[in-house]
Amino acid sequence: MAKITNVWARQILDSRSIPTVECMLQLDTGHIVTASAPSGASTGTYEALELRDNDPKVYHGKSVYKAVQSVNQIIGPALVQLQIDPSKQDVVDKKIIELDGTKNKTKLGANSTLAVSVATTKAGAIVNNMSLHRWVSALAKSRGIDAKPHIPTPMFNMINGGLHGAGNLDFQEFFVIPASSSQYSESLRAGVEIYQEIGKNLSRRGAIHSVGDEGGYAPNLFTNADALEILVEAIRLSNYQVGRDVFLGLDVAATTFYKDGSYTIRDKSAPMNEELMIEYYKELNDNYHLALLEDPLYEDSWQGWTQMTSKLGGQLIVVGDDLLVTHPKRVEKAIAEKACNALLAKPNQIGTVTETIDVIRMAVDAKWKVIVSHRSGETNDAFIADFAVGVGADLVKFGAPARGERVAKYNRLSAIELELAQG
Ligand code: 2PG
Ligand code: MG
Repeated sequence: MAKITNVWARQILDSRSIPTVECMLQLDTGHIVTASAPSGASTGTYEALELRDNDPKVYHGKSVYKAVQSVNQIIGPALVQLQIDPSKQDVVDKKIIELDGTKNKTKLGANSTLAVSVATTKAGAIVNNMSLHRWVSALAKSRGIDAKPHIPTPMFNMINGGLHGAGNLDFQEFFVIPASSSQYSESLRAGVEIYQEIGKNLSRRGAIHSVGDEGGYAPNLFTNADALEILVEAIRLSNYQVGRDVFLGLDVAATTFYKDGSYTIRDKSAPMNEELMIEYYKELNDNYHLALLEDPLYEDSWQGWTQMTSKLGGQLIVVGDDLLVTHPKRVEKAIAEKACNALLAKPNQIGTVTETIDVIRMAVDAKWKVIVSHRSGETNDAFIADFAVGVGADLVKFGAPARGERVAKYNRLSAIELELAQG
């Protein structure tokens, strides 16, 4: 039995140049593992707290020295004192939750709790002599998820709007999603070919505007539907067929353009109420055969979500992100009210690996689709790729197939694909 002998943290930078927490965890075998917390921009109101120092003079208020102290002074010493084996993920996470003692990790910060929790999972894989995804799979099994090893279907975020873009598209993420029957290596190739074709297409139109937070293009376009047109064109020029080889999807992140009961987007001259917004999604679905819509409505509009899912849920995947915030209470309510039919699982919305697995279990039991997701602010930590495979996710979203912090995850899936092929 191995023991955790040292746990410490430091402040590092994420892909947006914003500080985040990196945790190191050492075992009595001498092994040291490292894990870091990602960070969102379009965060749901009910997410666990990301602890920041809020001193405007230091990193514009974004430094995380307090969260680093949570690890160095509270969580680390407690785990070392327990002399605990990192295989006991549930015991470690329970201890972290107990040390925090709040509903939303407001004392220690979910950025510190997650970094330690993930480091524990990585250490658990080492002491059990398993690759990380297999160890996650064993943990998931112990919590009631019996996943068969496969590579989830990637959702490539090709165009970045909303809070991740250049400010002229309301919808946040425009996905190209390869058919779920494709092998991952084929899906990746299609994603890359289409991504590059989109870039050429935008250059021809003089609409290119560098890339956004998740590596997708952030172009100058007039409407959100224009962005979907660009995707359709680029897919055709890459010799793939929409509706057969690849599908389209959107993370609308509607809370970001919702105000006082109305939704304002550049495609329409006047703000829309919920009914009109749902009508508009129907229209988009008729025109573009969308496979998936994430956060189509405001995060507290429960009735609207139920209406939306009853109207369109038979044809497409309705994903709750800001609606659910990977929280068991909100997922429970959404299952009861049939508010959506898929979970977006983001470990940092809840703050520990075990709690994330338990929420995924609820979605699996409800026969929902499960999507494991990165955040818009990422590091090169590819844990989320192993995690997605281990819990048997149907889909993953790691951004565009570009930029180091995004391709770290897609490349890790390639390595796992090879490993699985070797049996
Ligand atoms: C989302 C995410 C990730 P953020 O809305 O799904 O793509 O964005 O991390 O900014 O919340
Ligand atoms: Mg989202």
